[in-house]
Amino acid sequence: MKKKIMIVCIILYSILSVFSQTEYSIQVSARWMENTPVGVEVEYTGDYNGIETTPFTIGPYNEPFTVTLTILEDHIWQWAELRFSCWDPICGDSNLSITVTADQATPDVSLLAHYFNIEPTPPGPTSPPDPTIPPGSEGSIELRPADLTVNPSDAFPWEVYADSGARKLAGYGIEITWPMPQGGVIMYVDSSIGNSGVEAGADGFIAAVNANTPGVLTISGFDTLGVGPSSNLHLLTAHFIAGDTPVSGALVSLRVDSMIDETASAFDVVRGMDAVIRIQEISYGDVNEDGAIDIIDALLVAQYYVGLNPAAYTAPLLAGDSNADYVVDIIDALNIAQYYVGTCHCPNLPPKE
Ligand SMILES: [Ca+2]
Ligand SMILES: [Ca+2]
Repeated sequence: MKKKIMIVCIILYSILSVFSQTEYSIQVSARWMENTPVGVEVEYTGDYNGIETTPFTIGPYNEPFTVTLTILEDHIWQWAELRFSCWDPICGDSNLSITVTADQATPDVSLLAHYFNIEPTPPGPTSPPDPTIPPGSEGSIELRPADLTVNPSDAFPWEVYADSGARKLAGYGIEITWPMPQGGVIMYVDSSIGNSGVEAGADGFIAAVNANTPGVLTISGFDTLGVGPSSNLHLLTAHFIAGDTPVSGALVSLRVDSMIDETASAFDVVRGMDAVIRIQEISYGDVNEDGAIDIIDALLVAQYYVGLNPAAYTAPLLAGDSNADYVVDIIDALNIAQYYVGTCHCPNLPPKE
């Protein structure tokens, strides 16, 4: 009799546990205006760890769990015109990370990462921009090239051209801005060159430069006689240094505050053109780009070090920097050779398999 009761109890318990079993999961998706889905890379850590592209689901699992989700910033930059806004349901806080728990109260959590479009270039104070005027017309100022790819830590110039149309250009004020993401730098002004990183172009002139605020470069200039008229004035060259992290595309804005001719009359329409910067990935150690880090790479680095600049060194120069000190020298040649034959604790080289 006792045995029978026990068996019934076990059966009852099993049935109850099947029915009361709750599954816990967290669904993650991302949207921008108009509810268009976007695939953004999100890292989660805590009770479970991983990196996934939206939309994805963590779980279901049989036990309640907690994870911290973080938008990976590199991935945001893939869409130069999009910016992360907030995690729904706690919008109002633009923190890239959010910690959530799937438990008895909310076994199925839905999380939505909101994105917004970057505002168009604001109008200059003298006159509003006319959207019907095509880029590169009178009153426009632009960065050339409009789409620039550089290597990590590269020093690079960016030329600024103005179109004064049928008029002369005698004064201007412009502002170049770029994102300053948390924990990383896309680029900064190389203030060691010219006037705080800016030099007058072949046709241009500068008066004052303010590079004091990270992410902002403000430049003004005047010329009593004016230059032009020309649709292709090389106004100035700004010098930058790229950050050391690859960026698949970040928006650099050029805003025109004012453009005046030699009679101090403002141009009817002023317009600044945006540009995109990309910082490419580097395969450190593999300087001849044959897919392997070996003794040949070490030899090429040694040859570079003595000034031979071998043609087989086809990767960006910084690819030879094994120890992340931004210098390619004989230490890197030794490191790469040691990496090839055994172990080398070189921060820039991939883990040896
Ligand atoms: Ca190689
Ligand atoms: Ca080095």
